[in-house]
Parts: sequence; structure tokens; C-alpha cells
Amino acid sequence: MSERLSTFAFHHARSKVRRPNYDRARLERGLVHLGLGAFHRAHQALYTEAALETGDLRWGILGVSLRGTAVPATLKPQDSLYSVFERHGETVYGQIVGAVREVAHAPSELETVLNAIADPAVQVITLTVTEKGYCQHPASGELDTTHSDVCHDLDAPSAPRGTLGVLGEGIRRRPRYAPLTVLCCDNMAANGDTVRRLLMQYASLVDGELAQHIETTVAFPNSMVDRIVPAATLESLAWAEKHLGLRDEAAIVCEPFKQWVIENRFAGERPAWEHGGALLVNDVRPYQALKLRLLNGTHSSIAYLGQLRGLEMVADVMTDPSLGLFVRRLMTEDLCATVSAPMGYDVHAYCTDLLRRFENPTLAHRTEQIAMDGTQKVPVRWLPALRESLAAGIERPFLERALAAWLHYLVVGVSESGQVLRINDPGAPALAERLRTAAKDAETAVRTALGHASVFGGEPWSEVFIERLARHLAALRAGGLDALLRL
Ligand code: CS2
Repeated sequence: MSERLSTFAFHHARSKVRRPNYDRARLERGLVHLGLGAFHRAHQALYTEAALETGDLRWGILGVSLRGTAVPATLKPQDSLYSVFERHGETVYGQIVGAVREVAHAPSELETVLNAIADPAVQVITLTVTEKGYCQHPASGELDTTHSDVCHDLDAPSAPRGTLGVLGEGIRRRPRYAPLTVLCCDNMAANGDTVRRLLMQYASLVDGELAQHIETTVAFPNSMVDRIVPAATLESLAWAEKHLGLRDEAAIVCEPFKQWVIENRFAGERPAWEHGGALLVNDVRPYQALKLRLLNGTHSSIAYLGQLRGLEMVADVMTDPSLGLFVRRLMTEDLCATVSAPMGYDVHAYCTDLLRRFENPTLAHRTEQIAMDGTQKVPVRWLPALRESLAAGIERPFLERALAAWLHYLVVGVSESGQVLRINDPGAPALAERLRTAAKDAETAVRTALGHASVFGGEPWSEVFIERLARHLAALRAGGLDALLRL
């Protein structure tokens, strides 16, 4: 077995692997990141790495895990160093990243985390806590005051455990003169505005003074993030070890593409992320809609169809003749028709690139990973496009079938090739329960499911749509995916 990556060992990495060109010992702490998963490490941290390489060493990251111990336990023995390999076919580019200066596990190192957020030298807090980490009702976007984290944090605001509670208490400890930017990097529409609204709702339940402090000192720009980062596997770690020449238990293998579009509304200073290619714009919403609908929307359809068929990887779905064609048409016909491109954007070329990214045969991107948390993702990725289309009297044949496939996936239990479907979504049992109690007839099942307001919203759905969705669900139940796609 090779030597483990660390400050001491990183000079022994293979010469082709790029290393930090700055003196890590001089790195200051200027950023706190909540949610230290692979996505942050393969995305925002690389933009920060590029900013550090210009010689501005103020922007070292304190990376925080809000729950699990696995990431801190892996990174601490490596002095927070890790490697990222970009891979498409034979093309490989690897680098060791030094931007994460230190890591913390919030439940056991809470004071460290809160005091870091309170430190005026920290001017930006970035977040990737997944959609469910914000404790919102997915459909309305309002704070879920019955959520166990919210209840816990409202009871003990100075010893919080949820994202909003940790942010709230950290900000409460900041001096009033110190500006702060909270930058949400999760896949949600108007993500910055959403976090602002939720945090303000939370803060006003704690005390009015905190809400006012946030109001006057904190900015919440919206941002669009993009990079496909599959969860690590034993194979990907072994592959990375071979290319790194060192053992890195936090190694990431991802696609070469990355994009970050950020609204240029920071309260204080920020790293020069444009050196890593970030685009600073006035309005991020058109980019966000394009990405959430075309990339994430198609991704979710790949996930549920793939899961139902028993296909493990995204690339397997893309090469399956009938499913591959279905998802291509879902993207280029249904979803494409619902987006308006930012100025100068070639949506057709964007779609072609997306399809090529999904086809990447060397990326072990599991359909199960994307299928996770559907009750949070579907309301963002599919439902707005569907609502807008239905309001204009337009049928979206592929998207509507995909929605039926998701509902079926929630209750069917096994794939068409016999694998047990493991559903990882805290919001799923309530919806599945509705589908099950109304199981017999597809139309009743659909009506009951669409009545689940926290996912589908309070507005009624049109009768013609309900009929079509019921027909799709009935076809799936009777004849599986082939019957659905034939309809
Ligand atoms: C995926 C995203 O897991 C998922 O839901 O759709 O993580 C996707 O890979 C990224 O948003 C790509 O930028």
C-alpha cells in the first residue's frame, strides 16, 4: 500500500499531479464552508485554490461537517489535503488541493465552528448542505417550523445543530461592523434569496435583534453551481491512488466540466474566484433555470427510469436504446421548450454538451445517488416547468411520464431486473403512504399523491393532466417501462 497523502508526503505525489504553488503554512482563514461533501471539495474549493494561487492567502477554508464524522475523520490525518481527478475517457487531469486549511465536525467542535463564523476575518460562508438541509417546505419554500432541527435550535439557539441554527448563532456573535456574505451553492431556484428568507424566518423566531443584525450586515447572492461529482467508491479510490502515487481516502474522481455563476452582490470582500473561471453577473436566475431544468431535471428522469429498469449508472441509461432516446427527448423537446436562455447563450449547444457529459463512460455516477431526496428535487426540477406548461394548455409527454415513473418508483419496491430499490429520502414515506392507501386505482392514487401539498403545492392540477398521469401510472403498473414508453 502507498504512503498516505499529508503535508509531509505530498511532495512524493506523481509529478504529473499539480500541487498548490503557495505556502500553505501562511494560509489564513477567510472562508467557512458548511457541508464538506465531495461536491464542495471538487467545485468551490477549486475556484478558491485558483484565487489562492494568485498569492492572496487570506482565503483558506474552514470546512465543516454538520453531521457525519466520516469526512473530518478522513481529512484530519491528511492535514486537510485531498486530490481531485478530472476524467473523461483517456483524458485525466489531477491536482492536490490545499485550499481547505482545516476541518471541523460541528456536533463535537461546535464552539470552533461558531467562533469561526463570528470571526470578522471570515467574510464569506459558502453552503452545500443539500436541499433538505434548509428545513423548508419544498413546494412553498417557507420554513418548516415542525422540522426536528428547527425545533431543537429554537429551544437551544446557542447550541444549534441545523444549518440555520448554526448560521444564526455564528452571526449573532459577529461584531455589527463586520459585513458577511452567505453564499448558497445548492441546487435550488433563487437559492440565495431562499436561504435569506428561511434564515430571517428562523432568526425572527429566536429574537428580533438577530433578524435585524442579519438584515443589516449579511448579503445572500444567488449562485448557479455545476459539476458532476459521483460519490467515491473503493474502485475510484484505488484508481486515484494509482494516479496520485499516494493513498488519499478523500480522493475525488469527477468530470472535467465545471461552472459557477454568481451574483455580484457581496457584503464585504471575496476571493478572486474569477481566476478559476467563475462568472460574476447581475442576475443569475436565467442560468439557474437553464441548469436546474435541463441538467438536473433530465438527471432526475435518468435516475428514476434507470432505477426502475435496474441500471446502475447514468451512462448505462444513456446507452439503453429506449431509455436513452426517452431522456434525450425529455431534455431537448419538453424541458428545452420551457427555458429562456441568458443573453448570447446557445441552448442547443448547451444540450449537446449535457448529453455528452451524461454519456461519459468513465464516470461511475450512480442512478441511486441522483434518485436520493426526490421529494426535495422534483418540486424544483420538474414541477415549475410542468405548471407553466399546463397553464398554457401544453402537454409535456416525456416529463409527465417521468413524473409517473417517480411515483411508481416510490412504492414498487423492486426494479424490473429484481433489485430491491433503496429509497433514500426522508420526505418519501409520507408520499408513498398516500400512494399505497389509494393503490387500487391509478386515478385515485394520482389524485391523492398530487394532494400532498408539501411536494406538489396547494394549487389544483388540471383534470386533463390528472387523467394523463393516471394513464401513465396504470401503464407502468400493468406493463412496466416498456408500456409507459410505448403509450
Ligand atoms: C444531481 C446533481 O445528484 C443529483 O441530484 O442531479 O448533483 C448534479 O450532478 C449536479 O448538480 C451537477 O452540477
